[in-house]
Amino acid sequence: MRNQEIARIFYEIADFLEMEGVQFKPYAYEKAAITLETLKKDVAEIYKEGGKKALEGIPGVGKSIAEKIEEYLKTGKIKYYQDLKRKTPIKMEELTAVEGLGPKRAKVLYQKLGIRNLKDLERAARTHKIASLFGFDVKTEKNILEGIAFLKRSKGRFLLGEILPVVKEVYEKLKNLKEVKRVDPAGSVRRMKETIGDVDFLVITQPGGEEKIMDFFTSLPGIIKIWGKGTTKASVRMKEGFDMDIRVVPARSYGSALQYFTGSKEHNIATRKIAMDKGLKLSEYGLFRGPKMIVGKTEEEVYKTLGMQWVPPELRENQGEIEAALEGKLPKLIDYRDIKGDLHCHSKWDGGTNSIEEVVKTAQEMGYEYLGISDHTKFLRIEHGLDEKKLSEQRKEIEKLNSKLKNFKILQGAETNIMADGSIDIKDEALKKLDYVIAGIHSNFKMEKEKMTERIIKAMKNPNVDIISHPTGRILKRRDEYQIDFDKILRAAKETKTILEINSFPERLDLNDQNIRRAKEAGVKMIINTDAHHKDQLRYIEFGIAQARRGWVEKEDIINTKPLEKLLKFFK
Ligand code: DGT
Ligand code: CA
Ligand code: CA
Repeated sequence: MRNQEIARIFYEIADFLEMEGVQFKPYAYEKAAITLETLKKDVAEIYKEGGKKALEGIPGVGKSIAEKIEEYLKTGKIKYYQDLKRKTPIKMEELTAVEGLGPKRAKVLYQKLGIRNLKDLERAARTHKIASLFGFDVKTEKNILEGIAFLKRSKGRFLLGEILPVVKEVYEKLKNLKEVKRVDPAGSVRRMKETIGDVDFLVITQPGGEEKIMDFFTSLPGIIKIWGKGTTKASVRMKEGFDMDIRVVPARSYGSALQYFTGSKEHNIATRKIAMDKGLKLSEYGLFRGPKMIVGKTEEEVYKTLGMQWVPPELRENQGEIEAALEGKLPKLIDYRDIKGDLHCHSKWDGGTNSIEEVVKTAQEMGYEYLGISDHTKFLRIEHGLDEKKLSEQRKEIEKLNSKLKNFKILQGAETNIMADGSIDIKDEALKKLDYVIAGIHSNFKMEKEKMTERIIKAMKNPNVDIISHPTGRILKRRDEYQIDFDKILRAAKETKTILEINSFPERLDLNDQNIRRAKEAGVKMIINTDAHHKDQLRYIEFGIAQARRGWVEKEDIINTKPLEKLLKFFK
C-alpha cells in the first residue's frame, strides 16, 4: 500500500502551505491525507484500474491532488513537494511534532535562527535564543524543551493504530501461504498495547515449509532492511520504521511459545514462578516435569495445568490478572462486537469530510443500531464550530434523515467546549434541545492542577452535559495529560452522573487503560467513542475497545453496549 506514504507527504505539504500563509489549500491537502490514511483500497490499485479519473473519484481528491498522486505513483516523487522543501529546507515533520510548535512558528525560527531540525531547536532553546524573538517568550521556550523531552521519551515506539493495519495485511498474506498451518501476531500487538516496540509473528509450518516461509517473509513489500534470516527466525525493518520478527515453532510447542512471546515479560515471570512452585518448568518449548513435557500445544492447556483460567492477552501485564486467574475471578471482558453505536462523530457540518448520510451508512454497515453526530461548537472557529442557529438547522436535517431510516436512529449531540472558567460555549436552551451533550477541553491546556480540576467539575455540574470527551487531554508521543486530580474528577463524575469517554482515536486513547480501570473501580460509567472526522475512522472503535479491555472493563460498564432506549436513560 502506498496510501500511508502519500498521506504523509500531503500532511507535510499542508504544513508547508500553512507556513507560507496560503489560504484554504492546506486544508484541502489535509483532507486528502485523512482520506488516504483511512482508505481501505490501495491507491496504486485504484489508479491501475481507472487512471487519473478514478483517483478524482476518491472523496476529497480533486484534479490537482489526483495529478500529484499520479506523479508519485509513476516517479516516486512529487515535484511540487520537492520545491516547497527546497524553498524552506527544514525538517517539517520533526519540528511540528513538538507540541505547540506549528508551521508558522517553525518558519520564524528558521528565518531568525536558522533552525532546521530538532537538534538545532533544542540547542537554541537551551541557550535561550528563542525567548527574545518577537512572538515568543520564556514560557514558549520552556514548553519547547518539555515537548522535546516528551518526544525523546516516546521515541522508538509506534502507535498501535499505525502498526495494526500493516500487521493485519501481513497476517492475511502469511495465512494464505500454503506452507503456513497457523500464524498469530504475539507480543505487545496481541496485547493491544497503545504503543508498540516491534511486531512478533509466530508460525506453525507444514513439514518442510520453513525455507519458503523465511523467503516469503523477507521479501514482503515495504521492507527496507533485513536484520537476519535463519532457518526458523527472521527479522526485518519496515519502511514505516518499525521492525517485525517471525519465528517458526513446532506444533507441539505452539501454545507455550505463544504464551511466552505474547508476554508481557512481567506476566511471564509470574507464570514461570507459579510453574516452579508446582515443581514444573515453563518455557517457550512447553511445560515440563523434569525432562518430560506435560503440555505445550495450546495456551489453554498451559494455563489450565498451572491451575489458572486462560488470561485474555490484553490483561497480561502482571497487574493483578495472575491472582484473579488463580482464583477463577477474571472479569468477563467487553467483547469487540458489543458496541451498538458511536456517539462521537463529526460531519460535514463542522468541516469534517462526510455528510451525515455517508457516516450513517458506514455505521449501518458496521451493524450499529444508532449513531450520534457531535460536531464542534462555535468557540472552535477554525473547526467551523456550530452556533445555536446552525445546531437547530442541523436538527432538521437529522429529523428528516431519521424519518427515512428503519431500525436505526441518528441522535443529535454536539462536542461543546469547556471554557477556561468551566462554562460551556453554547446556551443552555440550545443544549437542552440536543439528545445529549459532550463537553471537552480544546483550549488553555496548561492550567494549574486545582484550577483545571475545578474547570472540568464545573462542566460536569452543568445539568445538560452528559459526557466528557477525552478527559485527560493526553496525545500519545506529543503531550502529557493536563494537570488534574483524577480521583476528584471521578468522584464528581459519579455524583453528577456524568459519563467519561474512552476516545478511540489512535493518538488519544483517552482515558488510557489505567485510568479506565480506576474509573471502573470508582463506579463511573464510560462510553467508547471514536471522534471520527471521516466515515472510515468509525473503525477506530477497535482501539478503544482494546483499551477498555486492558482496563478490565465489562459490558455493563460501557453505556453504548446498551440498546437505544436503555442508552438514553443514562443522559441527564
Ligand atoms: P514491545 O515490542 O516493546 O512493544 O513489547 P513486547 O511485549 O512485544 O516485547 P518484545 O518484542 O521484546 O518480546 C516479546 C515477548 O517475548 C515479550 O512480551 C515477552 C517475551 N520476552 C522477551 N524477552 C523476555 C525476557 O527477557 N524474559 C521473559 N520472561 N520473556 C521475555
Ligand atoms: Ca514486540
Ligand atoms: Ca520482538
